[in-house]
Amino acid sequence: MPILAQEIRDLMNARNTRLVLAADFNTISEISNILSLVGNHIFMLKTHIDGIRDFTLDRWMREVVYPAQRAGILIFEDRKFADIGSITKNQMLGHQRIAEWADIVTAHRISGPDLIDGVHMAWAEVGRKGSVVILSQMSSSGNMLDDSYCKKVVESCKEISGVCGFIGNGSDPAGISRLRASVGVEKLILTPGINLDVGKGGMGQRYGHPKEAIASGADAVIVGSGIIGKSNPSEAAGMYARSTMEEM
Ligand code: 6AU
Repeated sequence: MPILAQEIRDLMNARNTRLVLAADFNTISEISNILSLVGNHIFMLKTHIDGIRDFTLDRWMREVVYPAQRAGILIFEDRKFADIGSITKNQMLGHQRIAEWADIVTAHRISGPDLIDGVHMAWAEVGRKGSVVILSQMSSSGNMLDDSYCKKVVESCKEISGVCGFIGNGSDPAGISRLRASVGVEKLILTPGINLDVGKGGMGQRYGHPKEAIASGADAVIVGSGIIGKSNPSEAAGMYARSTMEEM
């Protein structure tokens, strides 16, 4: 049985936050440190394992995975899988051993739905379970995930039990509302491209406000630089977490 959207919603309610931290650092100790600083304000820690320069599985498990698990925080590897099913399975079980520690992973729908089976076969092989979040929109300017692609992605994936939700574009509240209308109520919408300072970010990133994203239909927001780039990340994470729980 995969992790269900409802279990993730229950976790958000229990922790009183709809904030996912994008821990976009390139060393294990930086990720371990940010987790200890902001853990109370998040329900999920998002990683890019292929950006870590000093990766060893042993240190990763000891310094990041076990502490997150002890704190009741899910680990979300934003690997954006996009290959055929069998290769995706291999990538889950490769040297980074994603299947052994990630609870949620991202995947593109462009190559077909079989990579979702590949991801779940890898979890089954290591005796674990998880779920997949599919990219249906992106926050980066110039991306090619237009409305018609988004619709096809959602229609083809929203009934799949191994998919718990979709990535939406946090910088476009109207787009999030449209996405919610096609997703329905069951599956999650997670939105990156979120900052209290709305507008343009660096290198094509675009930002919307966390409160507006939630009001438009997002279940949770994904925030990186708005927290990790601040001199007091714990205080910043608290501000984002509260804004996701306030009424509009
Ligand atoms: O808050 P930022 O801009 O510092 O970081 C945004 C984080 C990064 C991106 O890899 C991720 O959000 N992201 C994603 C996903 C799937 O999370 C999709 C997307 O369209 N845009 C985006 O920025 O870790």
